[in-house]
Amino acid sequence: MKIKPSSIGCQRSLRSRSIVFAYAVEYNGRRNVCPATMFAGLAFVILYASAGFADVVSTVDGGGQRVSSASYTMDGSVGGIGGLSAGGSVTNSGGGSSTQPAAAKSLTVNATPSSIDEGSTSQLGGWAVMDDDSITMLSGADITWDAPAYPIASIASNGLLAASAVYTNTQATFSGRYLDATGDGHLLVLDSNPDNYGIYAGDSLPDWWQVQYFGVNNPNAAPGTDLDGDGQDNFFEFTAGLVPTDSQSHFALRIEPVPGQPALRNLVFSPIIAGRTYSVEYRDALATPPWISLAGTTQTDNGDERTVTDTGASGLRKFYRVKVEKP
Ligand SMILES: [Ca+2]
Ligand SMILES: [Ca+2]
Ligand SMILES: [Ca+2]
Repeated sequence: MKIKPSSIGCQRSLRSRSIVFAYAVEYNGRRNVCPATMFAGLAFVILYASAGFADVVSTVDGGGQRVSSASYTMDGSVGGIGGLSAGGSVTNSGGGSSTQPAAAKSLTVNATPSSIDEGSTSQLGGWAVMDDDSITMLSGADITWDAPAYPIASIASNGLLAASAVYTNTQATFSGRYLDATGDGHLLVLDSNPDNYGIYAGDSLPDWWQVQYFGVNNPNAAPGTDLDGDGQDNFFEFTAGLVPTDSQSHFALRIEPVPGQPALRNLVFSPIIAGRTYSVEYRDALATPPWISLAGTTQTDNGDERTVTDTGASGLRKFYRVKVEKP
């Protein structure tokens, strides 16, 4: 018995995924159980004849997932307590004092808005508590801002902050100085586009998943790569809910006879993961399309393993595959 990986072609979309994986069995006619080491979602049984080969294509359909926004516009404005125009001069709002304090006891900085989409902007500003306990409202231009760090791409001299692309919702910290006081502030950068980060952008896999398993900017996270060598690439492993860095985590299908029931075959596959749908399809001849949804079956689950019983397996031969879909 030989197992031969099929050629695989995918139409990929981040908005939904369905994937059919194919492997072929060259069968000697004496057994009708595919090996437990079979890697992917397609197995073939030839019921009463020898034969074997395969070349089946995987497909991916469009669908749901998160919606990306191509661009965002955020009008910055000076926020916080005051209402100073950008570039405005320092104002002593303590009231009644005729002298300008020379030192600040504390600095509070903020961002307006405090939650922004990646790639958009927020206006920084703040206020200082002076030595005489008066409060001075500050525009973004009044404060000297530290060099930005991820996920902040830049902070202009007027305090306009621009966010980087992110792979997950990420809190940003910015720091400013006014006179001898310093202060830190925070804003949340939202992962509004799941497929726009670094070298992972535009490859149909969510960037958070790629970073989770491969860290940032790792070429091994590419959709067509099979780092763990289990015969299933990253795109399939994501779709099927598998671990792309663990060769023991792979989708498997086997075919078993039903004792005393020669017209039945059990199709046993795993793992079954929440949020996916699984459907068995068949052909009577491998090279003759179309694949047909297998009807008239019974189904039982045992842990993460599912058994679908084909009650019409009485023909000369029959080829099966399992379609895995992630909405
Ligand atoms: Ca993103
Ligand atoms: Ca990606
Ligand atoms: Ca794996």
